[in-house]
Amino acid sequence: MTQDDDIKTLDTQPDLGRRKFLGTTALVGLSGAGLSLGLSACNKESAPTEAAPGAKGEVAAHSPYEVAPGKLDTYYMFSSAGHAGDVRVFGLPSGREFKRIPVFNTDCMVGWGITNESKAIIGTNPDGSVKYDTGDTHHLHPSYTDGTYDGKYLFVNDKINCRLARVRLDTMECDRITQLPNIQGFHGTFPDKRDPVDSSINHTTRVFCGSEFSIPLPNLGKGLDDEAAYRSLFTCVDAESMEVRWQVLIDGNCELVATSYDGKLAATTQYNTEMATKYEEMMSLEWDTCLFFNVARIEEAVKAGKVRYYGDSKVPVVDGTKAANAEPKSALTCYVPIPKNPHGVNISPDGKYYACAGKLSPSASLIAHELVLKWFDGELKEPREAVVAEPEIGLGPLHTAFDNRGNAYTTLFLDSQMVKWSIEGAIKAYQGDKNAPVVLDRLDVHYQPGHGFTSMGETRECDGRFLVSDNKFSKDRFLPVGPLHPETSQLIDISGAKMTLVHDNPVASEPHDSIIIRRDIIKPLQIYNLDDFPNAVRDAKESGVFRDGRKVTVKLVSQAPAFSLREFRVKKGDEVTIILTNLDKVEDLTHGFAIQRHNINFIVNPQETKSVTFKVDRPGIYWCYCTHFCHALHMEMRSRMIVEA
Ligand code: RUQ
Ligand code: CUA
Ligand code: CA
Repeated sequence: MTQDDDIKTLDTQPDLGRRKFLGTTALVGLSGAGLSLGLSACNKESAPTEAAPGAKGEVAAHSPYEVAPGKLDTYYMFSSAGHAGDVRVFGLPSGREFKRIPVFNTDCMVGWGITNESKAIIGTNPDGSVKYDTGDTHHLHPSYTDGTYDGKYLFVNDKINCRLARVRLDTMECDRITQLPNIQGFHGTFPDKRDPVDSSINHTTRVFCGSEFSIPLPNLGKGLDDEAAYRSLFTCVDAESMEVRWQVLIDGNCELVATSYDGKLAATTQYNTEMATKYEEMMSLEWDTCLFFNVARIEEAVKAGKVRYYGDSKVPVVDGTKAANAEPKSALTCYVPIPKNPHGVNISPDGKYYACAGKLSPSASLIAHELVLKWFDGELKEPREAVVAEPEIGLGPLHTAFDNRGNAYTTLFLDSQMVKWSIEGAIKAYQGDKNAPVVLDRLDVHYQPGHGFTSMGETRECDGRFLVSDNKFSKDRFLPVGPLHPETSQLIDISGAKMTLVHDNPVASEPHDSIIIRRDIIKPLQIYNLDDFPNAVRDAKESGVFRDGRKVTVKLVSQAPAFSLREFRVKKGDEVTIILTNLDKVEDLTHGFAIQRHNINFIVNPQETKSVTFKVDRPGIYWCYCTHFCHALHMEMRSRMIVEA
């Protein structure tokens, strides 16, 4: 199938053409003169059509990967943004960035961290200020049904303030944030793919979270220097309620997290089995581990009350330490030894193998899912027997991705390469077959890759078409922009025997992990449902100023190109809450609301309601205006806040 065929068959966009757009918004209240202004401002062109080279002045596509003007991408790519704290949405194969979803950061365009609704999700201090306004998103994974993405949620970690966030994929907005107790350095994250006991539940109900840094438990100021007693916990969060279900006390730490396709196991790599607090000591052992959690047994133990609690946390904690889990048939955890300071763990799309990348060992370790289950059944002597291959693949292996033809692609940080290797070949070589083909191809990437991920690669629908190498350094690849460089995201075609570099895209610092989803899976809303907002101002007639002592509520609506209140009066010392509903029903017709000298700025999308609360303590005139270009008369879209002495 060619790119074009694919786009045709996958294209689900409604045909909202220029003419229809004109008929709805741009014409409202406009003279002929304003009309062209409205159009050029909005620049809404016709829906994607077949791009015949040269026809109608359209630009011809030059390569099979090029997404011609007006055409749509085949895939969405969702990326964590690292310490920028947000989530980004791109299209592939173009690499075009569509949206930034604020999550743990403050976003003054959207009003994230400014509106009351977003503050309620982020959490506030007693004075109403947001609790945390920074975050570090590393790992994001969507919810699953039947072993593939269901387009419902995306879960993403915050390594700084130990929180798990959920993003709704229909609105592409964060709807929940949960604080994890008893841990620090929340890093790896992965939702389960089905229930380990109830086979009728074939979708995500749990999200697993690994903590990388060990701390005294509880961390209340005692035992600060008793480093040997520091511990890490593995956490399970309920995917629907977003409440923390349980935690497991472990030896060592957690790094990346993976889950099996049958829901039975969750896994985390461990680089600090030394349980050291200092850098050098974390590398003192030649072996670390990949740690497996038996989810059903853990939940039985929680039910049976074999739990403890730390500090004032109400989350039950079971004992997953080595000493308490020596007997396989009752063990909650299985520690599989693998070489020095491993990093990523990724499961192959056939559900059979976990690939752990060596980092300080030039190898990847393949662990068979069946054999880990056998260890839990008491049928293996040693956990290490679950390792079925350990190919030497290059220096600094970090993360592994897969195609649907039995090949693995591992990023080599130190070698600055992507290496393609055969799973079957590696297993045969491990069994002694000297002629088994293991490494099949190498591709230089620019430079020093962190994550690599393939199209639909972490699902049963893995399609083996594209691989992206998210590289940590761009050096000379782009026009220089000062000391802070962008990173390089490189698109690689993996459909043939050899990997082919398609293009480089600069990405603002600093994506870690991403996933590539077929676009037919995602069904975004175009306008909100007014009924989803209990505080909606449903009619312009409901607008007004409502006083309750010093608390004043100002209700208004936006309908292009006006706010329902041209002015409103409040008094010095009031606590003002503004509730704004955007009654426009037209796709893409967003308004903004900003107030001069009051640090207020947010948007309302079609049929959405948002509110802000602030103090007014300076008498005077303060203009409120629409910040989001909505109409030819956007500049005139204003209201006046009159603050009386
Ligand atoms: S881990 S590359 Cu969170 Cu590798 Cu970033
Ligand atoms: Cu409303 Cu600009
Ligand atoms: Ca180590």
